[in-house]
Amino acid sequence: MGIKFTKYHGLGNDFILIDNRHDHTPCLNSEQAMKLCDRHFGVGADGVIFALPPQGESDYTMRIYNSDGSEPEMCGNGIRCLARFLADLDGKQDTHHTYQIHTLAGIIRPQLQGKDQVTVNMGQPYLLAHEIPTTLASSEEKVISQPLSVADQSWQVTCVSMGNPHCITFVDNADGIDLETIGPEFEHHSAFPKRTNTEFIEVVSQDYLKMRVWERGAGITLACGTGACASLVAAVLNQLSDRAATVELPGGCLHIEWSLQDNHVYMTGAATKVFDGTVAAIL
Ligand code: ZDP
Repeated sequence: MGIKFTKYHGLGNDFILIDNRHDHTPCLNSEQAMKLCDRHFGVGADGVIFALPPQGESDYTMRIYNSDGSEPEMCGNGIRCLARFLADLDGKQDTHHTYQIHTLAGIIRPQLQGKDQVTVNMGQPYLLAHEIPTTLASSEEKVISQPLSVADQSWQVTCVSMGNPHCITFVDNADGIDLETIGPEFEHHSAFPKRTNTEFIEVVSQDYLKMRVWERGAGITLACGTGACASLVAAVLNQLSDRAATVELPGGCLHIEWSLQDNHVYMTGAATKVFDGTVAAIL
């Protein structure tokens, strides 16, 4: 007896994928998922993702736990991994198949691109303060380059939701940010009632952004797909970049485009299978 899983990563943002297509309830609770994510006592991952039966007009449902056991609405790198995982399970030969995935952030559509790339229609960004949610502006207003005091420093922040909350700040040198100290202070700042993911962006050129991230519920990670999308949107809102750009993360690059036509954000990047395994049922 044990739990079968497949390990994937999207630019080093790594996940344990579980085939849960037979049941609407994930086979692990948040505490068990947390244990599985532990890099010393478990498998090691930034999150656990379940492929569940469809709800409404969708092919499948995705649910995810962060490594601290909290449940985010969406996960950009994770949904690319899920698309590849499902293609393997379904034996999909069509290398450009599009899935419709039900998530807590609505229907998200990943499309396979050949062998290891996936393009995801991430839907539209949400910009109003109550949609983030943040108390930095009144409910129906946007937060674009507003001052926020964190760790005794004043930052100019822009807030974007890709279904999950992001706080973006533009810096001269992303490598110079002491993420370990500053990240948690943003995450738990009282301006963010549901906590927040935080991205530090260095604008290298109009179409090239360099990003470092502190993730809500997961800390420093090598990449964050929703974060890269939110950051491109924030850069456009601050007139710092084109609507399409490469976002460089510590684990590699994503191509992000905020379409003028449909207002949706499209993210393209790799999703890589690492290994299959079975974990003892003792967790
Ligand atoms: O919103 C959150 O709590 C995030 N930690 C969820 C995970 C986001 C992710 N890094 C992504 O790629 O979008 C997986």
